[in-house]
Amino acid sequence: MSLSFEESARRFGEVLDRHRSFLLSGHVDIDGDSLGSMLGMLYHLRRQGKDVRALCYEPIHERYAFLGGDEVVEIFDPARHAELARSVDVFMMFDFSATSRMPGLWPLVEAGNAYRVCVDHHPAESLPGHLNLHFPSEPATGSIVLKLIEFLGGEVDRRIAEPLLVAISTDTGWFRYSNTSSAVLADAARLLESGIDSHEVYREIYQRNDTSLIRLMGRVAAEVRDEANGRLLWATIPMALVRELGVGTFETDELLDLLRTGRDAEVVALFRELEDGRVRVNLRSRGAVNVSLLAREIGGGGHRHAAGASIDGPLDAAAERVVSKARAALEAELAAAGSPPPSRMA
Ligand SMILES: [Mn+2]
Repeated sequence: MSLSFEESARRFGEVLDRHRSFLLSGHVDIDGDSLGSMLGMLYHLRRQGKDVRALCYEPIHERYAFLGGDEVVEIFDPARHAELARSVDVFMMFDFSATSRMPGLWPLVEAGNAYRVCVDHHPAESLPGHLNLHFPSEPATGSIVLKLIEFLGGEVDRRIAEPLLVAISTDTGWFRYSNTSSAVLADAARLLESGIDSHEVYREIYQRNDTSLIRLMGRVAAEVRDEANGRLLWATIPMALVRELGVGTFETDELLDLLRTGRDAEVVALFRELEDGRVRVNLRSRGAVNVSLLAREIGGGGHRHAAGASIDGPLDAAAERVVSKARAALEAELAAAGSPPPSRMA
C-alpha cells in the first residue's frame, strides 16, 4: 500500500524527531538528481542539528563541483564505513530503489539496525525502505525532497535551493523533456525565490566542456546510424576514440540530446564502451516505445522516456543486439498504431 504524500511526509517528520544520526547514499554513477537531492536533504538535516554523513561510489563529476559536494560527500569504502552503516540511526537513499545501485553498502545496512528511508521517483516493483517516499509521477527526486522540506517547515535558502535546482533541472533536461509540467516550473520558481541565479547554475552544469569533449561529440555524431527511416538513431562511443582525443570523465546527455533532434527519431540509443570492456546503453524515446521495458530486458531499468543498462561487450555486438530489439519494439508499436511498417526507399 502506498501512502499519500502528506502521510509519508508526516511519518518522515516523526523519524526526524526520534533520531539523531543519518547516513545518506546516492546511486552508483551518481547524476545531478541523486546528488542534488542528497545534498539538499543533508543541509536541511544538519540545520536540524543532526549528525549526517553522505556517500557516493565514485568521484563527483566536475560539472557539479560548484555545489561543494566534495567537501561533504565521502566515497564509499567498506573498511571505513562498515561500522557507520551498522550503527547509524537512519539510512536514506536518493533517486533509486534497486539495492544493487549501492555496491557493497546494502548488505552492511541490512545487517544493521538503521531505519531505512527510500526517496525515489523511478518505477519500481519492490521498495527497500521501512518508509518509501516513492512518487513515480514526480519529475525528479529533487521535487520530492523540496516538498518534504517545505512540508516540515524548513527554510529553503540558497544553500538548499541550489542543489535542488540542479536535481530538478537535470532530470527535466533543463525543463525541455516531457516531464516538464506547470508543477515542476512552480517548484523551480520557488527555488529561484531563494535568490539563486539560474543562469549561473546552467553555465556551471552545461558550459564546462573541454574542447576534447566537443571533438568527441563531433566524431561520434559523424558516425550516427539511422534505421527505420530515421525513426531509430544510434551511435557508439568506442574507448579507443575517447583515449585518442584525451577525453576525461564525461556524461553523454548532450550527445543523446543531439540524436533526439532527429526529425523522425522515435527512439535513440547510445552505446558507450567502458574501461572494463562492458557497454553502457542509454535509451531515449519520444513516447510511443516504452524504453524502460527494453532496458529491463537487458538487465537495466528506467522510465518510459529514458532508460539504460550496462551489458557485456564487445561494443559493436552489444549495440547490434540492442538495436535489433529496439527496431522490433518500434515496428510492433507502429503496427499497433496502424501505420505501415517502415521500409527503405529503393
Ligand atoms: Mn531522478
